[in-house]
Amino acid sequence: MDATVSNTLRRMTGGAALAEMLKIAGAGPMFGMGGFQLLPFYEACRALGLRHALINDERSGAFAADAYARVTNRPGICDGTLGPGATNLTTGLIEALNGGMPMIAVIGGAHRQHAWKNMTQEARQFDILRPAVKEAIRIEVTSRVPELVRRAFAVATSGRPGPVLVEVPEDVAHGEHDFDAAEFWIDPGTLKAQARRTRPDPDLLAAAGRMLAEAERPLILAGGGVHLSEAHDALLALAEAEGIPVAHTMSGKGAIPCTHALSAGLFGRYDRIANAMIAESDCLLVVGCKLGEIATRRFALIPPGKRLIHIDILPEEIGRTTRADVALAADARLALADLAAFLADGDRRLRRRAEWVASVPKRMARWREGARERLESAERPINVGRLMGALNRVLPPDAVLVADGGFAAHWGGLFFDTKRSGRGFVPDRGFASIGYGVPGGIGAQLGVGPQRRVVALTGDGGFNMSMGELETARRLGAAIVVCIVNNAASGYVKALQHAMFGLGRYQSSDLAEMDYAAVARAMGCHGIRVEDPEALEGALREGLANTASPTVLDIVVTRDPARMLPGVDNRTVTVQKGDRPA
Ligand SMILES: Cc1ncc(C[n+]2csc(CCOP(=O)(O)OP(=O)(O)O)c2C)c(N)n1
Ligand SMILES: [Mg+2]
Repeated sequence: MDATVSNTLRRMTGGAALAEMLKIAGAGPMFGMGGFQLLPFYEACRALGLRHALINDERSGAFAADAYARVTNRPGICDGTLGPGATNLTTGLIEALNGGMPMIAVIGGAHRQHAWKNMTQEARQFDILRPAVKEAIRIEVTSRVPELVRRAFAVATSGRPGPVLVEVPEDVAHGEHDFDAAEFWIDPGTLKAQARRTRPDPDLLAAAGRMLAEAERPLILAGGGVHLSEAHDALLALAEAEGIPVAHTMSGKGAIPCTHALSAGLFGRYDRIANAMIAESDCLLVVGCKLGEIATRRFALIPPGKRLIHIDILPEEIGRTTRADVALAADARLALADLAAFLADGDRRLRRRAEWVASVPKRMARWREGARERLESAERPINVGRLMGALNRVLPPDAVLVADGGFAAHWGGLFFDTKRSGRGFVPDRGFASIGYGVPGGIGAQLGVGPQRRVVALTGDGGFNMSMGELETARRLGAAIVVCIVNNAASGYVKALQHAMFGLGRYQSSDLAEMDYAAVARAMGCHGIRVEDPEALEGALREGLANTASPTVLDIVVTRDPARMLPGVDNRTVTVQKGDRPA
């Protein structure tokens, strides 16, 4: 008997078939806002008991799905109705595209009997969204829903993962078809990033192994690909066996615990000790990292001629910004494990590199001494560094810190310490949009479950952009703790205006003085205004202890644009043409 034909017919709408497929795929929570076209899908989600949450802006839905994907490596699911619902997804889709996050975004399409007759809410939405996704699929026939949903999962999770758009025209979503029951299946190898792994070319692996073995001062540069590949154990095993310190990008934080003796911290635009170590190193092993603008200080950090091995899942990314001596186009976990196996007994090299390795905690201690002024600052308004110090002390090791697109990601990237490996720090570095913090917090919270605490760090501007999602968080029981860095400004912009044009020359970068704790309370959440640095830790603990509702900590920080940049003082910054100080 043909296994794909069961002869059991199931008559249902295209929308119901879509929900059925998502159920079989074990899809996580979905985030969307309804409209007419996808109503049969919504009804089937209800009937099947799928977790679908109304979000207050589709952009937030895509952000929440992205953060869910970041902490689970499974596709985040979001949807939008025809027209504005669909186009509102754009920013979040590009975040997932640039960040390599698996995502499936379902949009309703116009009824094809009437399309292009000035249908209400009609636009060339497929054309608008096409460049924002890894693949765009339009389901033209109701009978093909199961097949094309399978395709969406396969594309979303394979290679470098990414978002897949699935457009379902109204007549396809509402139309009925007699499906064979056997058509409802999904391939388990498509449900998670790197469910199917690729090994590096053995000859190139040997070349990389020999190059690494020769190095006196090797250094690993880890990006977010380490999280996608769940390569943490393989990375730490190689680093420890061979004596190789590990620096990371913002997305790569947690590749190894920040508190580990081999952790050289953030590299790139801001760093603790890592940029100097890059300069001293005689061999860089880059893994799961695009070596983009921020990581390379506008492509100037890694000098030509530096020996470099680059592991990336996408061959065409290798050499894109920085020349590599050896290219390993492979899954990060397998490539690192193969390298460790090739090198095997590293004792001799460990002895040779003892001084290099021992220098890491010494350099870090020196950096900490210099940063203490900020991490423990007693100044009022509160120094953002002090907030980071408090987060380091108070957050449990399994907590997740979601960082918004403004200063939050830079301060967090530089100062926040993950205490274990894994994605404990979730910045939206794919597109660096502000407004990610709150919806990202919701997505991460639903991804890690209620036992683990999620803190969202956001600027006041970013919070203003998405504060409606506080209602979503409350409704969903996502008891996130939102830390608003309240500087009454589009601070990054104001700080740059200050550095580039001088004192007082600010345009459209001030925000009103606001009491966000009061806003939170009015929205049925817990709100705490924090003006005294001594009160920070207590307020954070209070927020973490509150699991009955979201908590907002309205943290009043400096209004002086000369003191806003993390890690640098604007007064000492010179801005050259074509460069950016921060
Ligand atoms: C959607 C979007 N618009 C503009 C920017 C440019 N931008 C980067 S940081 C920033 C300031 C954001 O202000 P706020 O959220 O209050 O953070 P702060 O820098 O003050 O900490 C802006 C406008 C952006 N990243 N995203
Ligand atoms: Mg601000």
